[in-house]
Amino acid sequence: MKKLLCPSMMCADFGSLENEVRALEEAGVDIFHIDIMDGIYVPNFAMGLQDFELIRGKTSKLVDVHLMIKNPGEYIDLFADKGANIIYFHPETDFHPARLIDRIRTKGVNPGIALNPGTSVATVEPLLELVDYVLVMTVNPGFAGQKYLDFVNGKIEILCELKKKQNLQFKLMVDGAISPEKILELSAVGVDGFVLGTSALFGKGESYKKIIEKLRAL
Ligand code: S6P
Ligand code: MG
Repeated sequence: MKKLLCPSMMCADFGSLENEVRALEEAGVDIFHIDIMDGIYVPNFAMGLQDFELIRGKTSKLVDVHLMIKNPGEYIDLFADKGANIIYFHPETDFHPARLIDRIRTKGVNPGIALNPGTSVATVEPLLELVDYVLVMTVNPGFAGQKYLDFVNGKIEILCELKKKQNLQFKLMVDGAISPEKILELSAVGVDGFVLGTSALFGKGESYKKIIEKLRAL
């Protein structure tokens, strides 16, 4: 199956965001990944609403929003009305994650949950049949350029097995220090999509087109 390649736009050149979007689109990426942070749920800030709007306005590809914020439910309408295709939230940030998933779907957006390295599959198992995407964080959320956390591999394997056994329909995505080697390893296990930041795509001194071509061929 075709892997989903998703540039993490917080790693792009902000001085030239429009050109970055065009070059990535021409390179054939699948989903633009927009990290939204509030400085509370994670100790950092990333992209904002205006960055999201700019990117959304410049591409016809899918755009996802990865909410790393408190009270994500307060912002679903905002991002949905501005054209997000996929909204990820961290289930522990909402008292009623199943209800929030339903609200996201009702807005015509594909719901996704993002799992921190320390979040077990058991905690979220009932949600797996309700979502379209599961984003497994392979670093602690908040920053690009961190080290891949090997202990998350066990969770990825459990999710792949559950998906097969129960014929679950969600796409399994990984986010954090995803290098070409990890793409090779994890697609063999059954991971569907990869968020690409500094480890595989940005700041490599090679064109996005070349890099994406190579990643597709893995
Ligand atoms: C981290 C964020 C991610 C990063 C991405 C960066 O909180 O959710 O999407 O931007 O992981 O990739 P890399 O290869 O620099 O770790
Ligand atoms: Mg992210």
